[in-house]
Amino acid sequence: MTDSGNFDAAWLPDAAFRAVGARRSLVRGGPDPLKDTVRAELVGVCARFGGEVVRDGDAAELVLDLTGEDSSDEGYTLERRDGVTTVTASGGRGLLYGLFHVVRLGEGAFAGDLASRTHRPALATRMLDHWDNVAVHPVMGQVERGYAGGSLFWADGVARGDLARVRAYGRLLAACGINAVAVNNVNVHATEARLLTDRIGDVAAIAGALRPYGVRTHLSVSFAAPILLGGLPTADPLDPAVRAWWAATTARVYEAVPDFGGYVVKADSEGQPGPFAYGRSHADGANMLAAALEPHGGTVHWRAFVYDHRQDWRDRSTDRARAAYDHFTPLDGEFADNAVLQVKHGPMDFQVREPVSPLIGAMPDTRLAVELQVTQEYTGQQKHACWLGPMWSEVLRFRPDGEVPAGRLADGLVAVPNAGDDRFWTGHPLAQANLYTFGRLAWDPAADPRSVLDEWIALTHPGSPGRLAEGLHAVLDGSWGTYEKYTAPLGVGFMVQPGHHYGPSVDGYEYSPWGTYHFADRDGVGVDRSVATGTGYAGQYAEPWAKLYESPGTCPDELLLFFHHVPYGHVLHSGKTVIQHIYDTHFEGVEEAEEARRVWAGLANLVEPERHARVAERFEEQLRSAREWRDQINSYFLRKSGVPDAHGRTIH
Ligand code: BDP
Repeated sequence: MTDSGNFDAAWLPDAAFRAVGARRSLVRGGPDPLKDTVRAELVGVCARFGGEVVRDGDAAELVLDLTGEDSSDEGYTLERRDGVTTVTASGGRGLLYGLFHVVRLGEGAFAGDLASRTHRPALATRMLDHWDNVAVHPVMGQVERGYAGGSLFWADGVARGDLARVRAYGRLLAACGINAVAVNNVNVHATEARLLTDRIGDVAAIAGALRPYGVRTHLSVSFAAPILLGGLPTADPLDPAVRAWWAATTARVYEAVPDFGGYVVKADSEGQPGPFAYGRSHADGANMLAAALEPHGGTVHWRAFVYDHRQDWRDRSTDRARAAYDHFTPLDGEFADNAVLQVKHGPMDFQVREPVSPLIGAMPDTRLAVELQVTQEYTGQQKHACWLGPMWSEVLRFRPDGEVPAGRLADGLVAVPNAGDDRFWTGHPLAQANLYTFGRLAWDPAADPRSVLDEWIALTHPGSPGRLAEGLHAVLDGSWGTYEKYTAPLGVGFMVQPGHHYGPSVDGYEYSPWGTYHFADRDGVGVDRSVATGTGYAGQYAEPWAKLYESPGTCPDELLLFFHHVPYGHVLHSGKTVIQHIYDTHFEGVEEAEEARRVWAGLANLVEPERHARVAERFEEQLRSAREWRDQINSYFLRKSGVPDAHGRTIH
């Protein structure tokens, strides 16, 4: 489905608008830029499919009615009565989201009656943090952890001159409910730092391209900006000159971008500057920026990814998993109202399996956003098919206090996206499903990810036979589980090649200071994070989790090696020993990848050739890599443990 010149239409191919485009539509209400967007969408699709945008007073089958000017209200009411489908919204965003809802329903939006229902996002902030560098970074390239070509926003050290594609991106984001984008890397290098000051015009240009689709622009800033850009001798958050610099600089940002969303900050983390240098707390740091943003309605997203990456294993206090909770829980209640603490979903770093971060739910008096990684840094780098909807859904449904799901404790969901200037947006065309699923789960964290996948399939391949949908489900539904099977076992994580993080290296990080260990020896494997004998991390959870994770007898199998160091003969709840589980899952993972490749090959005549070929080629690499993982992990553990495979399979 390639409708738009040199890039793929993803989940908005023309054909997805057929039902809407064939109708007589009316757009009603006072002046509003997003209402104009809605109208322009309809005019475009009507020209294609024979419908018409009529004037008020004429009969219409679809009415989009903007009843107010409340730009903060993103909700809309949808109903169908007496042959007329109506979307009513009090703000422009709601009207736009309502239009996309009608598009998703297709012909279903114009048949029978639809009882009136109001739809509203569960989370106010549904945001993407692009790790895009303006200038190509010598190690990380243009997009840090990017697997889909160059940046959508930046090329040759400046904002792209032609922003048509950025606009198209905003449109895709609106269609899955995303309303905010940070346009530069959280690791803020020298060129990127200047976006805040003399390069703000570049940001304004991008903001202008995203604005028609209700997407607000944010910026990652360096905590040291007053020194780097302002010529001040310090960045101390309590220094009046520093505060005045931030206030004045922020006022100028708003002159250039009146609806600017705010700042994203990675401080005292992996070499980024922060308040610790001045003996100040992270609340002091965040609140200074919050104060600068407050008069303009902006928000600071302060990341909780704070740990010491130069600290080798010493004792329980150096367990990296503990770091975010240890740093931030003492600060609960100290953060300003427009400061949001942005917490990675797990305590480590976007592994294929981690427990949910105990920080979520532990700071009741702090606004919180949960951060996910859509870019597949640790999940196959968009060479492997790995649909992460089920993982995210598990995170969002987890009840940190035993009662309220994580998805309701947060007021924002943020992700590091997977899109770039690749013609399929995401390198692996099936990885588009991850971006779409993220947006829809941010809108409704309780949604069933499989139904979200159904939506994505239907929009992306409109009118295609059920066999294609079945095939896509077969290839994607279990793909996260497949990836988990052939990579690091039972929640232990990492075992990846250092630096780029692709492919296996069991001991790659075992003796490094980054804090990511598995402690495998001849007797056993896993990290003891119990309170009784380990790092005490399990005690950061509220009940029932603290108790459940504390003992290897009750800890869920999939997290066993995250929480416990056990002998290879330890029997899992599944009835298998740990060592046999490792062997079996690694053989199974490869078999499942082979099966997915076979299913995909069978869909050849149902998918656009270029898209089919791109996915097919990636399956070859996935299989090669899966076999490599299987062989390295299995032979490593065979040699460490000396325990043979119970089924006598050959282990290379
Ligand atoms: C890690 C990435 C690194 C990021 C860091 C972060 O490897 O490139 O800078 O997360 O979240 O996963 O800041």
